[in-house]
Amino acid sequence: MERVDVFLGLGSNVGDRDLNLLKAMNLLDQTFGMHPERISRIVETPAWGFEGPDFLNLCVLYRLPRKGTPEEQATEILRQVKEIEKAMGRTEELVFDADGKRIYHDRLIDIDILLYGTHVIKTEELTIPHPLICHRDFVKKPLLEISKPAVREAFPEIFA
Ligand code: PH2
Ligand code: MG
Ligand code: MG
Repeated sequence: MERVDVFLGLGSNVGDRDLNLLKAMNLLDQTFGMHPERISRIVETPAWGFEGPDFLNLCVLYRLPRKGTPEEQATEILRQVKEIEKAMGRTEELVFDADGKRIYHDRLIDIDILLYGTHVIKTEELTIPHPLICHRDFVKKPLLEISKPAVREAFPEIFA
């Protein structure tokens, strides 16, 4: 069976952060019907881009059976991770500052699709590789830890 390496980034900065990450990983396992092939260590870092409690972040790698085109499957995965965020009680999606600019906010759980194999995907809802990976050590470090040569070679700018 053809498979694809899907790298996800998980983060939490409110409530029982360890438990939130654990719950999300359980729900991902249930959703995908498998355990991750790799799990990074957890990193703790200050909230990046806004004022808030520190985050716990980690990355996981699921080796999923290929289904449809990369765009179709990545869109389906996005729908699935949003469903998990919602099931865990994440509600607030849009927060604006005094000038009406959208800003980041606390998150019980955040699940981002970082990489879908070595594919570059751009749709209205999705940009893969996740555009801000290389600026954020809280993603870059755990991602590097579980990465594979193929993705490091395909995206040298991310792993530099
Ligand atoms: N996620 C954000 C904004 N800022 N900072 C840290 N440390 N970790 C995150 O996961 C994070 C963030 C938006 O998703
Ligand atoms: Mg995020
Ligand atoms: Mg997100």
